[in-house]
Amino acid sequence: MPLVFEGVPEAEMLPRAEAFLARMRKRRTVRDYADRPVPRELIEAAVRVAGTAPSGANQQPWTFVCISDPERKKLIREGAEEEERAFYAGRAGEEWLDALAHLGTDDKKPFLETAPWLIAIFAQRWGFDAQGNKVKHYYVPESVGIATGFLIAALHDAGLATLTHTPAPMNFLNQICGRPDNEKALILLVVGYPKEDCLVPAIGKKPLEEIATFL
Ligand code: IYR
Repeated sequence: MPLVFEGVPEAEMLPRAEAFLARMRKRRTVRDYADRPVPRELIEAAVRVAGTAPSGANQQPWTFVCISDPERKKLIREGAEEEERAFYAGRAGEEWLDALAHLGTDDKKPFLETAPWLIAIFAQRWGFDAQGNKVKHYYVPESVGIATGFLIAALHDAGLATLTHTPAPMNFLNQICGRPDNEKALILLVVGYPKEDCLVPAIGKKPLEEIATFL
């Protein structure tokens, strides 16, 4: 079918690109959340943005489990903290713990209960056809990573804070979220408003010269 390409007048292109950059520069990963609720409609709109992402063979190999139920959040906190205790007690290894030290993180994850929403992002390693036969999925981590980027940008643009949380391993999420074996949890996105007087690590982002070359 013919493409309907909604372009932008040339004079507006750079100002728009720069306005988007200015907005995205304000995003910070937040680890201390207020218990202020977030309407489900905001989460739905952001997940719909994620669902517009490109994916291998357009298979859209993702499932976003959006959790606001306090009981389920409690179970997730317990599961994550159990893994994190082992991680910080040595499973990570010294090199990894050294790399993380400047972030000030530890095995306590109260935000998993305080934040109004958790979005468990599952990758469908394979799918099923109408007859229930296995269908191979292509470029799954790339596709889910791109969709997650869209999701984080959409939530930020809507005025919400996020944390890309990755307790490892995350198998415990399958049971709590009721997901089948063909799905693997990749990221647990924490969503909400920052707690008043929330602190964040003093970090910077690399300048263009360090992240790009032009040939
Ligand atoms: N999953 C752990 C450790 C952790 C790992 C990385 I790489 C980070 O950038 C941040 C934390 C945790 O969430 O504490």
